[in-house]
Formats: sequence, C-alpha cells, structure tokens
Amino acid sequence: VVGGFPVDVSDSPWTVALSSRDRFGGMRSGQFCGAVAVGPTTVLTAAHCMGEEVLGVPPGRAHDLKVVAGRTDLYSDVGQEIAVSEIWVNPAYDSYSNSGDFAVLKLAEPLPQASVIAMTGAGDPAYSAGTEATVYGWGDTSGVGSYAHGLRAARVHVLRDSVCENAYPGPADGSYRAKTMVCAGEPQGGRDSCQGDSGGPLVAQGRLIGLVSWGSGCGRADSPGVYTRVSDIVRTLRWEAALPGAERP
Ligand code: 4AZ
Repeated sequence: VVGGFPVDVSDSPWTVALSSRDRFGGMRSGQFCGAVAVGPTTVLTAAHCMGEEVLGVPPGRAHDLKVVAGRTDLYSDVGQEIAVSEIWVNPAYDSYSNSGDFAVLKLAEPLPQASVIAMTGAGDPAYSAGTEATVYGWGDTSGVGSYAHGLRAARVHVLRDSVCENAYPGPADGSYRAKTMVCAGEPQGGRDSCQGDSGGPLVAQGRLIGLVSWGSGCGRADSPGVYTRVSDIVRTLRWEAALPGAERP
C-alpha cells in the first residue's frame, strides 16, 4: 500500500496474508499476497496469486500454503496460521487481460465468524463513483520494492469506469473491463495498492467490493488501481454452485 497508514489487524480481521515456503526471492516472512475471509473456511484471493510464476510451483503442488490471520506485524508470531486444504481458481480467469482475477481457498480449520466480511452484490451503492473505499495490505509501500512489516491501509475513491477505460485502453498497459473490474484510486495519485497487496480487500461502506488485482505502477497520477469486481465473483460462484463446470453466460 502506497500513501497509507498503519492499521491493527483487529480493525480489519478479514484481511489475511498468504504465505508459502515455496516462495523464491520473496520476503523473509514468506508473505506474497493478500486475501480476504468471506466465510469461516472460505478465503478469496487473486487468481494471479495462484499462478506458477507467483507461487513458485503449480498451485496443486504448493507446499505449506497458509493463510495467516490475526497478525498485524508479519514478523511477529501472534495470530493463527491455517493450512489451505483446497484451491479453486476461477476457470474464467484470463491471465492475458487479468479479467476474472480471483481464486477461492478452503481452510483446514475455521476462522472466527467475527473475522468474516460480507461480499457486496451488483447494484450496491458502494460501487458509485465517488464512494470512499479503503484498501489493506502488507505490500510495497514505495513502488520500488520496500515491503511493509505491518499491515497498512489507504483511502481511495471508487472512480468512474471511463477513468480506467481511458487509462487502460490495452493492450500495452492492460485493458480495463467494467464487467469484471472496479476502478479505484486518486486522480492525482499518491494513494494506491501495490505489488504484494494483490488478492487483498477493497472495502466500502463495510462491505467487500474489490480484490487488489493490477494497475500501471503504484500511486501514479492517471493510473488508478484496478480491482476484481466482487459482484462478478458472487455471480460466478452462484453460477458455479448451480451448474458446476457449465459454460458461463
Ligand atoms: C501488482 O503488481 C500490482 N497499483 C498490484 C496493484 C497495483 C499495481 C500492481 C495497483 O501486484
């Protein structure tokens, strides 16, 4: 998180860290992405966090993939480390456009119910341009690879889809798709998510509206953060639960 402030994880207990001992060249803590608890044994993260180039190994062979909950400072040993027992990567995820960038992790043991955040649905006013939102993570605080030990957060605004459509017409800098993505940031830059925050939460009005996904750099003017649209996750999961493996509309 760039341009943010320190927070205690007890203020956002649904913000959890992903760690794996397969991580090469990463942070000493083993943290490599953020994630969000949406049920006692259900955690969302970015699909790209489950990619071999991020994980170091194919997701099915991840050793010691853990969710770290209740730990503000990753270098402390408070809180819980819970094993991931199942990984479901959105089959509609397109690594080229980054559309549909989410995965569902099942935990071997439950988190407390109080650590769960509600997901928002389509039509939620929390998505209106101008809504203040907060992004949380342990990622890069500078855009040049200095990682936080402690959880940080930044306030950003939900921006009109046209802002990201203009910033990211693709293909060079990525292409923004309003159906599956949310645009958020500050027009003048300064406050943003960054590398290492991926998969973590964007929260507005007490509800989860996005997962950190991509962007051009961090905190740059006219290069907002792009988040996986949670209402699209909800729609996809309903569809998958009803008709596993079916072709999506
Ligand atoms: C990344 O590389 C990344 N400024 C995440 C978020 C943003 C940019 C890059 C948004 O994981």
